[in-house]
Amino acid sequence: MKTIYNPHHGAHAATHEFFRGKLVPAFEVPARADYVLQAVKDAALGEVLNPVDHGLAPMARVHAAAYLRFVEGAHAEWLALGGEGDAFPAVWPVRSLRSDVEPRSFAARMGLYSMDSGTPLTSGSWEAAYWGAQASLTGLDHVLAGERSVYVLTRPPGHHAGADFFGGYCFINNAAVAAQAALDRGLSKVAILDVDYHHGNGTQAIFYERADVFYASVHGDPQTEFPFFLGHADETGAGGGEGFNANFPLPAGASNEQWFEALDACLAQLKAYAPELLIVSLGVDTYGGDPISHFTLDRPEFSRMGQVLREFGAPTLFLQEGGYATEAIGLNVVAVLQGFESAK
Ligand code: SP5
Ligand code: ZN
Repeated sequence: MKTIYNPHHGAHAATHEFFRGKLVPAFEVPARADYVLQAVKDAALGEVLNPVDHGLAPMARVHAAAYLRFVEGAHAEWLALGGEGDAFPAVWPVRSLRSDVEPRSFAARMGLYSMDSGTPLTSGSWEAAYWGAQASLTGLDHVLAGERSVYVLTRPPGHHAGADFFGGYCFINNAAVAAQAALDRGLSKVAILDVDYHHGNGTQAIFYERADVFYASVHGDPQTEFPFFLGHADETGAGGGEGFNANFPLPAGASNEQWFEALDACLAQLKAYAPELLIVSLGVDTYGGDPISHFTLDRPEFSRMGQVLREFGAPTLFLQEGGYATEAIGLNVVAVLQGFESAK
């Protein structure tokens, strides 16, 4: 399997994130991708290729132009105001406040364009996220050219980012950018399967009222798990998208058997949809050793996951999302990809 590697990922290097009112060491760190790249090479998974620049236009198909402009310039604005280090939001336009007026204040725009204070906006966030989208588009190119599957190794992740907000360590929604690009290249039905521990609120929201992208997810129950405010089982799509969204929340601590049953239920719905392309939001924070998540998958389960995804039978684009047991995520990701390749 070919890997498209985002060589700019290290530009986004937060040292700390906000948690319970304190700065704690960041979980989403460059070493994550370094370990995965090493594991991909050690396993001789296949060629490792650089992204091709497809420009801003395919990103603007799913993200608001004003949001993209904001993220690109935000850290420079922060420094110009005397901010030091990474930028964090502190105020948000919640219910009864207006979000249809873009304030001049930088602090206000940080809140307007974000969902949490746990996502440091660094001097290199834009560079890393831009090239992550380009890597995803390059991966799509290879799948559309006939590759059975391609893996995109990038960070920061993408699935929490909405059309006009960042959060959950995400700035640009790579899965959404790739899905929309696939439609723009002539496909008519794309499935996104999200196996990250966390619900992909951004991806779901972007396609919630559409039937041309089916979003399905297995994740920690938002009653107790991030992103808290989306990802319930009763979210099945709206308007023209009714019936094209499926959530399988599981309680923190759910067993591996419960996890695979939920995966099967996801895949049954996606099978009935008969997509021309499967995009997998591949978070491996479902690992038992993950420091911020509460499922118990291990190497054999990651391998089985890959086999099950192969049996689904569609051209498959894997995009890296979460996974924070830094030294283990390379082996966990490779277990999925090798499980996929070894299955018939
Ligand atoms: C893409 C992705 O996996 N994003 C996850 C974002 C989770 N953000 C909330 C992090 C909460 C950190 N909890 C620290 C627990 C320390 N014991
Ligand atoms: Zn996650």
